[in-house]
Amino acid sequence: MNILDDVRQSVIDGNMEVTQKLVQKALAENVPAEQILKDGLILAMSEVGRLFESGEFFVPEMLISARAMKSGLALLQPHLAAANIQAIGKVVIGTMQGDLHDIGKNLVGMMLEGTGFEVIDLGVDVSPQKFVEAVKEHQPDLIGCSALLTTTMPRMKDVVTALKEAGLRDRVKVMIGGAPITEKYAHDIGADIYAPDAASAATRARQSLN
Ligand code: B1M
Repeated sequence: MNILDDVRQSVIDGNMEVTQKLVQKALAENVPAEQILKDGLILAMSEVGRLFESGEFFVPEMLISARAMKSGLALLQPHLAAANIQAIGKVVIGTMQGDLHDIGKNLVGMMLEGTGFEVIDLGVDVSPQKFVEAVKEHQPDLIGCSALLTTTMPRMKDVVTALKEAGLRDRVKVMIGGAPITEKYAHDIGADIYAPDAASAATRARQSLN
């Protein structure tokens, strides 16, 4: 077992303290933060999802695993976000109204920061109107919408519509993502960018500025 196997197991066990200790240990052993994230924390949550789907985990187990993962993420954040980079652009991100999943959205935020964006995070359960208000207030280059539930995906279309109605659609690009989202869905609702994961979200957001 290497340290990343232990990190994964601690997240699956939902043991926040052990996750934090192991993430710190991995950093001290010079394991790159990106690798701890990808091969430790993210893989663990995929396994948690599989256990949930197969009926071995229920919501409470998922929740404590998610907490453990977030505690590990918090330790990685300073290592992932490149220091002293002047902002190349501004992004407002949030999880769709009715949706409380924020781990993926937080990762996307970190990767965007890491690639040089200033990130304004509206949190979870964000209404289309709140996105519109944030665009008026912060004048971002992009907004990033995350949805993990098939029931909250349609709110992304509502965001695009609300931006059009407010006369702001041409001022901001819309990027969407989340487990149930596809390139086709992004195209169908008139979003500008689809990203399947946090790393490509950062790359595609950056490319969209050119
Ligand atoms: Co929920 N949940 N959950 N859950 N949960 C899923 C999403 C589910 C697929 C599980 C399952 O049934 N297999 C299922 C959705 C089914 C569906 O809609 N078809 C589900 C359900 C049903 C529910 C509840 C309804 C359960 C219930 O109460 N009966 C409930 C809903 C609550 C609500 O939101 N209103 C619920 C609750 C929860 C917890 C609170 C317990 C917890 C969330 C904790 C938190 O986020 N703070 C939770 C968790 C942890 C999960 C799973 C297991 C893991 C999600 C996760 O964090 N993945 C998930 C199963 C799964 O995904 N396999 C599940 C790790 C994360 C790194 O990946 O979020 O996909 P992900 O993000 C990726 C990409 O999608 C992408 O990049 C990220 C990083 O690479 N991405 C973007 C995400 N946003 C992006 C935005 C972008 C670009 C890329 O641009 C802006």
